[in-house]
Amino acid sequence: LLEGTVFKAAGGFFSVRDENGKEYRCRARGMLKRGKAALMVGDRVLFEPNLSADQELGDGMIEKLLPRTNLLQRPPVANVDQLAVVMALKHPDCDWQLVSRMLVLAEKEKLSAFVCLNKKDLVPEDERLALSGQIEHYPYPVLCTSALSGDGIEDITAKLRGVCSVFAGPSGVGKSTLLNAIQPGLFLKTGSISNKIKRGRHTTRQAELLALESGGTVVDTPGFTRLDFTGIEPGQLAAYFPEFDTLRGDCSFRNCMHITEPGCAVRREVGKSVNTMRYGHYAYFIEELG
Ligand SMILES: Nc1nc2c(ncn2[C@@H]2O[C@H](COP(=O)(O)OP(=O)(O)O)[C@@H](O)[C@H]2O)c(=O)[nH]1
Ligand SMILES: [Mg+2]
Ligand SMILES: [Zn+2]
Repeated sequence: LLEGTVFKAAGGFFSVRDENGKEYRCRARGMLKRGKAALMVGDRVLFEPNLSADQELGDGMIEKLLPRTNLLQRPPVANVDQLAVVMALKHPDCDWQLVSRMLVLAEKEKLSAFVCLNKKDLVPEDERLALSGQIEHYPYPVLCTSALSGDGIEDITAKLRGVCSVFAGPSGVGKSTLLNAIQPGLFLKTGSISNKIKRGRHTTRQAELLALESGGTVVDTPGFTRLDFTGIEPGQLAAYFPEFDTLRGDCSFRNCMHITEPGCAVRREVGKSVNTMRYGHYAYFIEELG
């Protein structure tokens, strides 16, 4: 059996790349298509190369899924180190609550994360300055890029070096365009923004794991605008807001939820070391999970 990584899944086939970079279009055993073991992009697998010329069988049969280090449900991807939350500054507008949702899930899976605000070219300087005020003490790196002008492309390239990242965010924010700017030659399909609804069409239909020449890999994914929390208890949520970490111990109540309790050290810091918008998302999520 050979070992490889699933880099694409479409039409009943799983594209697998072995350690030499050779690509195989594989079928998979039935048990690897359902439930927890359902194969996804990023999975490491063992497969049997197909030596017959029967095209229906593809180039091989995946026999075994190797243990995952982590797993994101949305976008569905396994074994990544880092989440790049990509949003546009405009067209479509940045959805900061969705950003927080993705960051909570990244924390849950112990991924490092950063935020990339693309389409910098569409927003005048003074608007960007106003935004800087709004994201003061934001607990994750925030990059501003323009895939169109090339602004910030070096910064994001540096962030991707040497690790496996997943690009996630709504459709139309420029994930694929950014990747094309990071590595001309990828030729990823990109979409046009619908003029009526100012939202992207889903041009990227399947997640795809790409190898970068600068070192590192990245998964481009289709967009999504909804993200539910499953398997998170309200009492766990604060642990997924890293900016609360050093404060939680100072709350008067040991099991403080940081909502209405007196003597809450987290609430005392809102608007200071805790970003107001982020705390708002925390409170909103607590209600949603309650
Ligand atoms: N003005 C501007 N348009 C961009 C930028 N990046 C992407 N776009 C446009 O946004 C649309 C959606 O891009 P696409 O990469 O398909 O978005 P994705 O769905 O997130 O992969 C396309 O029309 C791109 O040309 C940018 O930095 N500035
Ligand atoms: Mg895309
Ligand atoms: Zn508290």
